[in-house]
Amino acid sequence: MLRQEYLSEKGKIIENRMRELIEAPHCSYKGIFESAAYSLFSGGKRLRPILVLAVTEALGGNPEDALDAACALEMIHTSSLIHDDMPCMDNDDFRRGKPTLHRAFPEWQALLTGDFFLTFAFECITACPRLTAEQKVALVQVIAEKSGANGMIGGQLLDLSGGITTVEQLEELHHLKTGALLEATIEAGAIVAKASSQELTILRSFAKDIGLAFQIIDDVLDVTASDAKHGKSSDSANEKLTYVAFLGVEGSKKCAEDLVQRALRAIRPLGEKAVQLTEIAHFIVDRSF
Ligand code: GRG
Repeated sequence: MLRQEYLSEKGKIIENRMRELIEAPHCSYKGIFESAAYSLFSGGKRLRPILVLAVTEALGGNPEDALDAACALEMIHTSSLIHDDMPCMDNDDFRRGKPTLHRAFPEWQALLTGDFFLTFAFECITACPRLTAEQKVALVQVIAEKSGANGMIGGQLLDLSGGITTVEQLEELHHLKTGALLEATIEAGAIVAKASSQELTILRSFAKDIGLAFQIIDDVLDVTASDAKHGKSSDSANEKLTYVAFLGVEGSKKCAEDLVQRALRAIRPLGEKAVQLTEIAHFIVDRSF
């Protein structure tokens, strides 16, 4: 299947399932539904959940088994974007071309919506009937770890504390803030498909490289894409140090391409079944939004 077709077909499956999950009769968070739907269905690329499904497929697993874990990862990502945009952090007015959640709703509701996604994500995993108890524990463990102080939260702490002066420090920051959750998505697919330890090693190496490449391209798009396409306030407006400041636009693109090429070499042993994973890796550097 062509790349765009695959991305949009999987994106739709994920959106439908997320809607079912937050609208389910047993879900008693009705007071927060409007703000949750505003941020969850506002045009995200769905890269993280699509990666979960693609990894499961690449290992010969059933993507339907991975669907709720995939949705959970998109919810954690959404939670992090909501909190990142808030006045006490990046203080952004726009996300995906729309007012940020705390601009569209009261600030307290935005904070609670972010909290809701962070907790509800874990409920979606533990309640999923298609996963074994062992798989649920492994998923909760890896997602909590990669979102936590040694992952995304740690990266955000580094970012907000300032003091980044070298490209090595920036790489560490990007690895934690952005790469760690992408690593969790790859590991989630591997857990669902019951990957061997050899497959896990291959996929971890792939995840690390595409995670950094993804953030480097995000830095590039921050200066090259139109506001309409990128849909958010730029990091340069927030005076954040980015890859472009160290390597320039072309140097940053080259660095991201090299990382993706290395990622693709790593997954070669997975063979034909990894075709969509390969396409997603290309998308990470080719994308314009
Ligand atoms: C909620 C566990 C938790 C932590 C909060 C606020 C925070 C700690 C971390 C911020 C993390 C963050 C916003 C990293 C940026 C990652 C990034 C490049 C986001 C953009 O991803 P895309 O392009 O977004 O996939 P779309 O809009 O397509 O979903």
